[in-house]
Amino acid sequence: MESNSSPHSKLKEVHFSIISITDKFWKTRQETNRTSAILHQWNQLEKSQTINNFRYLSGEKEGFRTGYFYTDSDSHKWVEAASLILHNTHSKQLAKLVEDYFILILKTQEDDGYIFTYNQFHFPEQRWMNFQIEHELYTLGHLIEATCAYYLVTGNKAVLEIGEKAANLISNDFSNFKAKNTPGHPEIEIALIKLFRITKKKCYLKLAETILEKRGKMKFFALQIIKENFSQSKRGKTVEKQRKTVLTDSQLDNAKIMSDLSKEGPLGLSIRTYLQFLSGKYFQQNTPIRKLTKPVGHSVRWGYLATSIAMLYQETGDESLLNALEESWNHMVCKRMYVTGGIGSLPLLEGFGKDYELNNKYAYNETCAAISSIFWSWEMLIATGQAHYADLIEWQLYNAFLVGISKDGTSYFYRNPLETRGNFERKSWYKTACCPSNISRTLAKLGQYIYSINDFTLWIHQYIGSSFNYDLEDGKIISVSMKSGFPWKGSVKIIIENGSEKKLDIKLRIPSWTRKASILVNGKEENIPKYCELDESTASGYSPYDSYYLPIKLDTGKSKIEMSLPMETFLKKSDKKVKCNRGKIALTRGPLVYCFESIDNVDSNIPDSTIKSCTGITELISDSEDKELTLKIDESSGKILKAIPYYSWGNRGKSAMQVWINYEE
Ligand code: FUB
Ligand code: ZN
Repeated sequence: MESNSSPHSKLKEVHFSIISITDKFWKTRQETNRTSAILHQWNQLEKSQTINNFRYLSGEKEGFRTGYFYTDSDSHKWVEAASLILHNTHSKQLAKLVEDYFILILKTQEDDGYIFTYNQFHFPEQRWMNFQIEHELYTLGHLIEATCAYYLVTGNKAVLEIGEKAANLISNDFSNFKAKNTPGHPEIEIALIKLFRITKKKCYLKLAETILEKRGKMKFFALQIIKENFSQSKRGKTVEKQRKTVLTDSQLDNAKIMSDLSKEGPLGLSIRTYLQFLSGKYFQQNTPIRKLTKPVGHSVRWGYLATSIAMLYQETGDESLLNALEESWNHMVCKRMYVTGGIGSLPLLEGFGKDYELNNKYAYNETCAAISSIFWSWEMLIATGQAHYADLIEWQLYNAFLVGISKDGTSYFYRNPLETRGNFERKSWYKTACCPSNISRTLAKLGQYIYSINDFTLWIHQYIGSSFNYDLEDGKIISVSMKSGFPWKGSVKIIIENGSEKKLDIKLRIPSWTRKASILVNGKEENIPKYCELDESTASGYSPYDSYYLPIKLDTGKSKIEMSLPMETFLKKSDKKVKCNRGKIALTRGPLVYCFESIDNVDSNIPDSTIKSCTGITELISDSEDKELTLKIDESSGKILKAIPYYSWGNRGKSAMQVWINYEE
């Protein structure tokens, strides 16, 4: 199995496929992903006709295409997730679904590599019409990523060729790539760099670089977007006409697409969204990539774009790219991120608000946005070896990401507010179904985020129970096995057997949230710098900047590392500039953010409850099977309030919920 090692990355990835996750917390979730979520998602893709759209085009079935123009991407992302799941699972059923899907794709893909069912079905003569609004390149990007994943897991070259054909088509059709051809929804850039890393064909890297370099350089963007809007709505009307001539009234009713988008939001949001459309900010097309030093616009688009720029940096070593990325990452963390690690505070725009504009109720925080942020931080970590990136990955995994999927894996949150009045619940599917399969692919490759290697140094980024054997060039092996009590207990035990004659360096990440870490190496206490809080204040109250890597040198042979990373409870305050959080606190413990659900606190006024200055916090391990920890806090009225981890809210039907709670000092 190949690992990525790009010329300018500081660290080398340890490929997820050689890592077995043994951790109770995450293993259970990976099991749910494999046995329930992925199959549920397939059924929903069938039910919503997403798969049939390909069958109609390949001639396997007769029928009329349904769904938004980008639905192909949902099933491509599904097959990527399923392929990743198959790396350590023998599921005949899943393997068959995946094989059949790629056969269907082979039949639907045109000889020159084109595949985008919206155009193929409704406008067979038209291609590449509206780069900013329609999602041809985004959809092709997800297909390419899926073929890369399948190839890495199975070695199947025929499937990889599907992706290569699509990439070659783009190269051929756009030998002279213009700024107006750059996509309104980034994704193809990530896919092309992944394809380059596998095939080593420079043309794919070059194409990704060209697309990125041309972004934000379009003259008269407003005119272009008005033109595209007009064209898209005309095409939409044609589709409706086609539909009416073919479908009966009741079929038409079934095929109606009702948007899942929330209409709620601050005053003037429609105008702000419209202006961002015209200026190009929404699409991050307002300025060239080196000048994108603040996160703006649609947050998933932002995350994918930033990820691809960080990947490009690793290949080219262009420091000006890294500088802009570092600046925008810091800006996001310090001024535009929620305490849960959620990003994108504005509905409708589905994107970033102004600095400190972090309303809890409207909070959009799309699950895909958290995922895109994890992807970005990962590329930054690989590029630089800086601990704060790993710290945010941990924080977002346990909070902003995990909240997106229910315990049983069959219902999802698309947006993730920090406060609701009981009118908000998980859904088994969405008309825009980008999040479920994005969650599944991230869970399937979770092992990737735990370790990396460079020279003769093993970096341990995440404390997720796991084991792996690393083959050294001289045929010797380093084997690593880690047990962890996370996210409930800060105890970690790592056994390392270094089969070579060379001493191994270890870098252990000390998380930002622990104050009294202690570490024994082969029974001997390590010297740990005394904790002193940094001055870096953030809008949300969560700051990753206290995290750092502790270097340790191990002798050859077997070593035992025992870590204690005490998980204290914190009452976090946000920056005063976050208006809606004034006088409130958020409760965190270790890597978890807690929240209060009305279902647990029927006599309290959730989401308007108040607590008195720390009258008492009691930690209780629940009797439930997965032993969740709940925190009981005395409320000002003398009643008891119960808090549960934010990721687990919304699993028991409709309920009001709040993260930030009034606090009387
Ligand atoms: O447009 C495709 C996907 O749908 C985006 O990534 C999501 O945010 C949603 O807008
Ligand atoms: Zn999504």
